[in-house]
Amino acid sequence: MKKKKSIYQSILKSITDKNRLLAILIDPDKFSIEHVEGFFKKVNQSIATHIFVGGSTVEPNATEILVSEIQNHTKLPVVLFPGDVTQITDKADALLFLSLISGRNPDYLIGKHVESVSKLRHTNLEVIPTGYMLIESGNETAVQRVTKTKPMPMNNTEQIIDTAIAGELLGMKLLYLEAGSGAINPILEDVISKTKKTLKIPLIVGGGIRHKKQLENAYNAGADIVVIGTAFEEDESFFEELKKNKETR
Ligand code: 1GP
Repeated sequence: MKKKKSIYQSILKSITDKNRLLAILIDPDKFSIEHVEGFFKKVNQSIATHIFVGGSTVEPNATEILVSEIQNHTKLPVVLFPGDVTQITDKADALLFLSLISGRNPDYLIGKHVESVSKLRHTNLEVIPTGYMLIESGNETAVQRVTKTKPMPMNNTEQIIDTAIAGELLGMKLLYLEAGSGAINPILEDVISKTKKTLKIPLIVGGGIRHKKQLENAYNAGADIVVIGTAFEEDESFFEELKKNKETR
């Protein structure tokens, strides 16, 4: 059953209502279908509000099969966070239409987008233009390898802010500050707060968040949506700390 409500509008409403949003990132390459049911029992009891699905190197069709199974086990909106055009599937509810604005690789600024149109024509996906910014975080990340772009230095807040504003002026509806999957250092709070202050659009922050304290810090600094993947891949007991009744505030 498709959820009709606009996911972007509900994100805006949540922000107006001062609700904190948490997206669980699932990489189809690292997640088996058999695992979905048990994993989502925990997700559904947690403060998670969105499911993001995507990865840097995913087998064709793996995303579609996984998203269909996820839809059977949760009412949370399933949003594609694709590493490539092959990961676009109508089975999801929305698509982050990512432009890697921290980099200068034309494939990830416009090329992949053009390539995806023949697929998007045949879907009902809600497409959400998203400025995606990779920030240096201590180790080389998969995004960097796959896209062959350099991350922006974490200490160059001026460049980060100018890039984020340029993204907003280009019409992006969301801005994602990415430290990279499994990053050693998450995005600094100072960078989050300065970016948030200059933007009108919602701010997503992800990469390297493994503890509840880091999650709270990201929210307190101004993140509207926090994305966590690796921490749950490594240790599902993290969900215990994120049960609905233990909500961080
Ligand atoms: C990666 O920002 C996401 O694209 C989440 O990162 O896997 O480190 O939580 P982690």
